[in-house]
Amino acid sequence: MAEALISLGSNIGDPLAALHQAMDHLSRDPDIAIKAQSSFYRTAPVGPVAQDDFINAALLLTTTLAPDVLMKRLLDIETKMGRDRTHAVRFGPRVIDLDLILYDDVKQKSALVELPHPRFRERAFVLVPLSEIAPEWRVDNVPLSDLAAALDDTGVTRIG
Ligand code: PH2
Ligand code: MG
Ligand code: MG
Repeated sequence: MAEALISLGSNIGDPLAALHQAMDHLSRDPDIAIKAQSSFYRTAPVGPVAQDDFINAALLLTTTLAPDVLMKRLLDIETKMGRDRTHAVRFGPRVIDLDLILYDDVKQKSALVELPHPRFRERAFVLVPLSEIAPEWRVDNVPLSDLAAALDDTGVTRIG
């Protein structure tokens, strides 16, 4: 059984409902168990695109699925929830975004997923929720709580 940390985000429609819906999909998957769920956070958009605030959260999972298979399940949930990547703007608004951030201590770069996620260390909207549920998880021997503490978290507000 492997452990994985995933990040959830949404900023179109009803983001809070979208995050709940994504968690429902995950909890119904027999190959995945949700072990911990973070609070929800309202976060200012990060990146080159001007867009609405996001709601972000994180989950700690256990799974029997290999990283690529897990990533495929996440993408399938995004598609079921109406995400259309054909005309999407990179880093732009999305109904649901499910990112695999960490999977045990796996380092890989496959066509489907790079682990650890290549940008997670710079992103307070990822690290603040992650370190809430897995503060002692270490990446290159540094705990997530230390990585989170090193970031400017203005723009990341816990909403419950
Ligand atoms: N996702 C992005 C780009 N920018 N900003 C916030 N606050 N939250 C996100 O989830 C987010 C973002 C691309 O995945
Ligand atoms: Mg994504
Ligand atoms: Mg993302």
